[in-house]
Amino acid sequence: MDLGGGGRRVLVVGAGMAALGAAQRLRGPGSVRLLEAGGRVGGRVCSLPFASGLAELGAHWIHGPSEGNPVFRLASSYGLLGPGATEEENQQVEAKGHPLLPVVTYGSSGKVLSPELVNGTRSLFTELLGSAQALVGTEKSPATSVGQYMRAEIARLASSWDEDKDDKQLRLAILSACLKLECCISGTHSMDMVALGSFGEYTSLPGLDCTFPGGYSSLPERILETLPEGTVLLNKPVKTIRWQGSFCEEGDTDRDFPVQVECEDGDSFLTDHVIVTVPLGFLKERHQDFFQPPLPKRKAEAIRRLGFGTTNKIFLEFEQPFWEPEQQLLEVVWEDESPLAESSADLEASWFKKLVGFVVLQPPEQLGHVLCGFIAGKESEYMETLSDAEVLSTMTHVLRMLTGTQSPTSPTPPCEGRSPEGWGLCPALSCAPWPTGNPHLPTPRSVLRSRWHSAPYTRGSYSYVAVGSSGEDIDMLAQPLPEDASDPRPLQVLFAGEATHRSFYSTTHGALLSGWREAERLNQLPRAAARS
Ligand code: 6YU
Repeated sequence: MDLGGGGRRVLVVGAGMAALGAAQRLRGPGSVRLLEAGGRVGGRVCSLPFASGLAELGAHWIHGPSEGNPVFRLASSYGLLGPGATEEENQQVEAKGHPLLPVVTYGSSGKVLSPELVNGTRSLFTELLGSAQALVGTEKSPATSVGQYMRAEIARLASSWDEDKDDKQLRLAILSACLKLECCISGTHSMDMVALGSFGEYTSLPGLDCTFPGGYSSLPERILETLPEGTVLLNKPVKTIRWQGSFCEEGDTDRDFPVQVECEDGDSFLTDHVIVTVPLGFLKERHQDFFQPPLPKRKAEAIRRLGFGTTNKIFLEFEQPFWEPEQQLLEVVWEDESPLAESSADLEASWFKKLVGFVVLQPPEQLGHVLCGFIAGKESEYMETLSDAEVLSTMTHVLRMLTGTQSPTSPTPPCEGRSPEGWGLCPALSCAPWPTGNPHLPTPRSVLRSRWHSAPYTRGSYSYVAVGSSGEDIDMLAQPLPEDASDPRPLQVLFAGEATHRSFYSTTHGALLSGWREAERLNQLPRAAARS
C-alpha cells in the first residue's frame, strides 16, 4: 500500500500517548502513519461516559503536574486543565505518587478506624518505603523484593510494639492495606514480585496530582487534531513486522524498503522505519511471531523478565452519597489480615479483599455520586471474568459490611427489598460468615469496570521492574534494531511506550517522552542513511 509522498516513511504501531507523541515530533520530508488496533486514539488513556459525566478507565491523574512533566506542559498549553491544577503552589507539593486526599478508613468490622492510628501507621509505612527506594545503587540489597524487605522490617518493628494484642493486630492490618495500595501503584499482584534493587529508579515529580476536567482522553484527542488528516488508521491491528528485508511496491522496483508491516486484515505497508509502541503485555504474549526475524535473544529476555501486571477500576454510581461531602477517599482495612501472614489463595471466595478502597469522583455536581474502586493483581484479573451483576452485588455487600455500624443515611430497603439474611445470593460472600452490615446502604445505580488484562492488545495495566530484572532491561527494550550500529539500513524497528522509559515507566509522561525520544532518534538520522 502506497503511503504517498517522497522522503522517508515512518510507520507507528499504536495510537496511545507514545505513538501520538512520536508522530507530533517527527520532522523532515516523508510520511508518518499510525496503525491502531482499536477504534479510538489514547490506548490506556480512556475516558468513557458514565453516570452524569466521564469515567477514566485507564490513566487517572497527571502524576507530578509541574514544569518537568511534559504531559502537564502539553495539557496546560492546550488549556485542558482546571485553574487549580496550574497554580504555582500545587506544583510544589511533594506527593511522591500517592493520592493526597481527605480520607476515611473503614474496618471490616464496620467501624471507622481512628485517624490517629491510621495516619501513624501509614507514616511508618511511608518511611519504610522510602528506605526501600533509597537502596537503589547499593552493592548488596538486603532482600530481593520490595515485599520481602518491607515484611522483614515490619516484623522487626512489630516485635517491639508494646500495645495490646488487638491494637497490634489492627496496626498490622493497616500495613497490609498499605501494601495492597502499593500493588495498585506498581501494577503488580504482590510487592514480592517487585525488584528491590531498582525500586528507587522510578522518579516522582513534584506537584499535586490532578485530573482533566474534560477527561484524560481530551489530551490524545487534542494531539490528534494537530496531525494531518488521515495520519491515524483505526481498527488496523498489526499482525507481523518483517524487518531486515528488501521489499518493493508493486510496479516500482526503483525503491526497496527494509520493513514490511502486515495487518490482520491482510493489508500490508512498506516502510523505512517502524516505531513499535504496543504495551509490554502484548509483547510478552506475542513477540515470537510478531517480529520476523524474531527479536534478538537479549531483547526477548528483557521482555520476559520485566513485569507487567494488572490494576483495574470499578466505578459505582449512587443515587445519593452515603459518605460525607468532604471525604474524597474511602479506604478499606480487613482487620484480620497481616503482612506477616499468608493471604488467601481462593480467588472466588476472597477476590474483593484485594480492593484498596474508593476514590470519590470530583466534582459530584458534574460527574454524579461516583466511587472509583482500585484493585490489583490476580484478584483483579479474576474480577474481569465475573459479570457486571456479580461485581455490583459483591461491591454492595462489601460496602454494607464496611459501613455496618454507621448510622443509616437513607431509608432505602436492603438488597432490593430482601432482608440482610438474603446475603447468600452473593456467590463470593455466601461462603464466609459476615457481619450483619448496614442494610440501609443503597444498591449502586450502575457499575462500570476496566478489564485491562482481557484486552487483547494490552494484556494488563502497566509495567514494573520485576524480581530478576533491572532498569537495564528497560534500556535493552528501548534499543532500536538492527543492533549493529554500522548496518547500512539503521533504525528499522524502534521501540517506545511507557515500559521503555527507565525512570517514568508506568505513566503517561513516561509514554509521551519515549515517543519524543524515538522521533528525535529518527530526526537525528542523516538523510543519506534514512534513504539508503
Ligand atoms: C499516569 C495515572 N493510572 C490506571 C490504569 C491503567 C494505566 N496509567 P498504550 O497502551 O496507551 O498505547 C499502545 C497502543 O497500541 C494501544 O492503543 C493499543 O491498542 C495499540 N496496539 C497494541 N497492539 C497493537 C497491534 N498489534 N496493532 C496495532 N495497534 C496495537 N498513568 O500517568 N497516571 O493515573 C495512571 C493508570 C488502570 C491501565 C494507568 C497511569 C498508565 C498510563 O495509562 C500508561 O502508562 C500510558 O497511557 C501508556 O501509553 P503507551 O503509549 O505506552 O501505551 C516506585 C514506583 C512505582 C511505579 N509506578 C508509579 C506510577 C503509577 C502509575 N499510575 C497508575 C495509576 C493510575 C490510576
